[in-house]
Amino acid sequence: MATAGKVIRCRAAVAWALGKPLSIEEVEVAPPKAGEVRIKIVATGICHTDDHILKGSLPNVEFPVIPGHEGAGIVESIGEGVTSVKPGDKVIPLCIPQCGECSFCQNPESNCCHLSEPQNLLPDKTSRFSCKGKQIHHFMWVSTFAEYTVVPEYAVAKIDAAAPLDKVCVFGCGFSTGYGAAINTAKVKPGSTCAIFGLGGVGLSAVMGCKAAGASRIIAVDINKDKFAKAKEMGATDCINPRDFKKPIQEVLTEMTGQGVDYSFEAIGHADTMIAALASCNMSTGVCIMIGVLDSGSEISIDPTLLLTGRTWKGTMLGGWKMRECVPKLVSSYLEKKFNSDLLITHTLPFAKLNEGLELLHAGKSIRTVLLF
Ligand code: COD
Ligand code: ZN
Repeated sequence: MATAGKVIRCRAAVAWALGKPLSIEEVEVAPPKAGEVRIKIVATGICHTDDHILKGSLPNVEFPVIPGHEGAGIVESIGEGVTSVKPGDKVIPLCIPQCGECSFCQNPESNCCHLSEPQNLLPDKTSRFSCKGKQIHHFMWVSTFAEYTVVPEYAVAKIDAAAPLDKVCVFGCGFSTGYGAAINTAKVKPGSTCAIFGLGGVGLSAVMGCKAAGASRIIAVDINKDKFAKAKEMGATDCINPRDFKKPIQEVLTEMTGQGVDYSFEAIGHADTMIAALASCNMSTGVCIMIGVLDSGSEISIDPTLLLTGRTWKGTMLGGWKMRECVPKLVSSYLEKKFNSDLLITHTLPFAKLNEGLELLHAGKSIRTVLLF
């Protein structure tokens, strides 16, 4: 392409400092170095984690930074030695890389490559972004709130050329995280009972995963009843609002199910709902999956006897998928209509309306807003 090897000037949303709103700026994006790929981002979803960055809830984020981690785009140019993608390929940038060589990548049970630690700069410890003469940090290597971004080759998945980028961008985070939490991390069994705490894009994707795995009862929990219609559409059999009950929600769920659910999922990121989710699964074989993260520096304490009787407490990152090999397969399954992740996308806006998209999230009015460049 005509831009190969040159600095590209384009729009991006920059978080200049903690607590400051995102500001849309013209940034410079340097060409990819060896082993790197420059991608023209076509569409990006807004995930609650992007909002956590602005509030300082995520550890290890360095400002100024370009957030965004749920994008899809087209390869613009490649650095020396890149072989798995070429200019023109449709791709999804990955916030969990897959180097393919470390012990975690070699282990079929793990998806957390040794390079998965939060990455603020590219592997050579420099940034490809600058604005007004200042270096801007990358976010988890992907920074999809930029019209062009540069990522290492091992953090890119090539997807089917037929994939609609404005729809499959949700495979970069929300859908993969929730759906995989049920399918891969919990390994939900047919006929089982599940409870999902939090009906955002991630929790609703867990509802879809439980349904696909054949769960017979799926109880959706949220304090915003406006989320219930969507949860039912995706497969929830019951929807409950903790504020409608005087007793703790774990007691309500235990009464509803006899002994507690087989699988519970926490997709909110609050201490009280993490403990409630753990206590809601049955004391013997119950499995609780943690998806949300607490504010940076916060901790929770639990009564360890909750685990002594046999409960399992597990965490998941991006739903346990080995992203580079699994995201293309998820996209193919989507094209074969094996699930309908489009249900997550409630709003589509031009990139310039990013802050409007964040307001919709804060107001609980959107599931996923997809921004188009
Ligand atoms: N009880 C029940 N529901 C609640 C409560 C409560 N006390 N508080 C809030 N909720 C509901 C809200 O009404 C909302 O419907 C839902 O919880 C949260 O949804 P969203 O749309 O705000 O959030 P998501 O789905 O985009 O993201 C949720 C995460 C838990 C993934 C996110 O917030 C998070 O913690 N991310 C960090 C974890 C991570 O890194 N995941 C992978 C990459 S994002
Ligand atoms: Zn996310």
